[in-house]
Amino acid sequence: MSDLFSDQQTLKQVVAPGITLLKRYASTTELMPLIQQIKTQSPLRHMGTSMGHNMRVSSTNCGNLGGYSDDLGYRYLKNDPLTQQAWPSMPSAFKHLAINAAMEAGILNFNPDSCLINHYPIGISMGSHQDKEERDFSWPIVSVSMGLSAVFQIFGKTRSGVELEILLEDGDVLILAGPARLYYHGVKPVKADLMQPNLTDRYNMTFRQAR
Ligand code: MD6
Ligand code: FE
Repeated sequence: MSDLFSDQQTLKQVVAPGITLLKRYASTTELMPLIQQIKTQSPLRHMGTSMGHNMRVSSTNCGNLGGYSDDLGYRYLKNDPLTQQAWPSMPSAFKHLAINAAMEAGILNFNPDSCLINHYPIGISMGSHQDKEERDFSWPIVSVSMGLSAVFQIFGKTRSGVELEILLEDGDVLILAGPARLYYHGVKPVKADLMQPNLTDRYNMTFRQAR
């Protein structure tokens, strides 16, 4: 077993068709230094939206393609517009984690070319959205949560459908595939953890096969 995987027992839960949760799957003490390294090359920034707002989360990417949003909307770019350089390459440890998590959810041959990294300070949320700019929706999205917990909301086929809530804790990996791949989803405001007052942030990575 690679040291990227947590020593603790992981637990697989099929929450609903296409929604798989791997509890405590990732070793975030191994992942976080790699994220810090990526941030020094392509800094976190508040991307814009087609509505003319700025995102509440700040974001960066690694991989051949980066998810980028501004007044032109969300799309995948080879270069970081901020640095005008290629996005930092995807660490092989990240790629292996995403591929193995997809396999746990029954998906073979996943080959992510993009990893979007979102940063949530306490109080920050993400509104209901669909991820639909990738070319082939038969590939899953593999999501890794780090740091503070968050409540992930799944609304189904409409922006404000009946809501399913999933607690995402440090090291948890969520896979959205099949019938759930295009479900609307969001994240409730991240709360402080009274038992871990030094923890002030949540990070989330989403691995995609964009092209
Ligand atoms: C987050 N995640 O967990 C945001 N999208 O902070 C997402 O927007 C997401 O977790 C698609 C698939 C899985 C996800
Ligand atoms: Fe999403």
